[in-house]
Amino acid sequence: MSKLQKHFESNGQGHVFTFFDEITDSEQKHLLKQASDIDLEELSELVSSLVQNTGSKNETIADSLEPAEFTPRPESEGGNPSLWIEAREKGESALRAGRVAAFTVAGGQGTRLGYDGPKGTFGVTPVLKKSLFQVFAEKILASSLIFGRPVPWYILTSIINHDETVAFFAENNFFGLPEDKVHFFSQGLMPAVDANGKILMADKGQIALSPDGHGGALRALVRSGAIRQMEADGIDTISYFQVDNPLVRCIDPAFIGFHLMNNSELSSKMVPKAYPEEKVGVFCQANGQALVVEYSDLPERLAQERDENGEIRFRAGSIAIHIFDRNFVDRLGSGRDESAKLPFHLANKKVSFIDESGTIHEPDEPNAYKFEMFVFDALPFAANPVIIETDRADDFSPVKNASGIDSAETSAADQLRQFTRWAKEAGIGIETDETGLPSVTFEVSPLFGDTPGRFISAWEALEHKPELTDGLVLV
Ligand code: UD2
Repeated sequence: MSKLQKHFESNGQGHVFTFFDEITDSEQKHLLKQASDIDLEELSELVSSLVQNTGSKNETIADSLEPAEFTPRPESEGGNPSLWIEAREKGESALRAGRVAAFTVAGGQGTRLGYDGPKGTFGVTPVLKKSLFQVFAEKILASSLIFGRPVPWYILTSIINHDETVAFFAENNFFGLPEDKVHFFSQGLMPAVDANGKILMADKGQIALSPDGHGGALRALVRSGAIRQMEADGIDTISYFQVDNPLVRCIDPAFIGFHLMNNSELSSKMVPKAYPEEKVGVFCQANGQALVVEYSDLPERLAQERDENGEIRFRAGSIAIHIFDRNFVDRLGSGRDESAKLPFHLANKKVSFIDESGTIHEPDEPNAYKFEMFVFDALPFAANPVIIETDRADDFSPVKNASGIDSAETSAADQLRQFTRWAKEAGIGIETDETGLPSVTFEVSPLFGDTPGRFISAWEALEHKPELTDGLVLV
């Protein structure tokens, strides 16, 4: 018995090697590699603190929670337009200095969408059905061209989708981005366990592993060497967004500016929650620290609470758009700061497994526990956190579900409403319904215009202005 096997045995996980003598050499190698990547001390700690001790946590946090403060939009009550102009200018000069990288987390399984492939390859625009990745690539390219410096793009994948993601970019010539400025790296994995904390086996030679959550991005940025590369390239500001949101301003000068003006280690965007049950985390404050409480962890009575104006009291919804300071990621991701570690969260899921008698089980009910880190749990460790308000219509319309709310259909409609607002600002006559949706379906490439101002200039510069008809694409 190898040292590793003994180690598993003494930690009550010896069953991982039940079929070791039956599997091929290469399967053995693979299993040993999977096993050696697991930190059994960490796992047993997680099992005792999370799996075997569910309960009163939410209410304990709830007692000390207050809504977080944020910087309102210039148009909102209390908004300060000149501050926003100052922030935008500051952000633009950081972009001209080449200090900013884009970072997308795209390692998730995308189960809810029911799409077989990396989520970033899913088609989302109203006319051309351009993929999420292409939309982001064009926004990043537009920014690089406007500010005269390439914006490198880091993409977090996972074992589930890494190769397919890289191949998709290669097939599409990196959507016009310089190939050496697009970097892919895979996130870490965690084993799934049963209610007794036993590691589940997906097969005789295979541990049931899954991605360690987007919080794993911080470790992965360090481990992959991305952080060192950013340092060498003079990048200190990382613009973070999720793969599912085609409306996101991948590179937003005002947001970058607020982050830099405040010497913030982690900045975030909020939108007022549309309704109490909306599935977004909420920015809160507890004991003088900012934090995000995930929607599933926010006690119902707080989610429903109203302030004296009748507004949702805990309304600062987190739409998963952040800016990280590079050194902050290094500090947290390297693990060298013992006092700043992202906690793991528990997810109770259905996981197929093989038992010790070799029988395969396909459970109908959640049978397994998975462990995930959330990137927003970095917030309490950040110096000078900044939260700014943004306009949902210009930053957030995710594609999460196959139909209904937050689906491809709602997101395409929101993109179309945005193009229509810009067209109207440029003086183009266009009929809409009361939600701002036009009767024609058209599309604007970020390379034509990625802001109202740039759309207007591009439109005015057109010698032959096309009719806004169904299927028009402005590139
Ligand atoms: C996330 C936020 C929620 C809100 C919402 C906005 C969490 C836990 N909640 O909800 O508060 O901001 O987004 O849309 O994040 N991912 C990885 N690796 C993983 C897991 C996820 O890269 O191991 C990526 C995934 O590809 C996606 C993003 O993280 O881009 C969000 O993941 P999700 O769909 O699980 O999060 P969701 O919609 O529950």
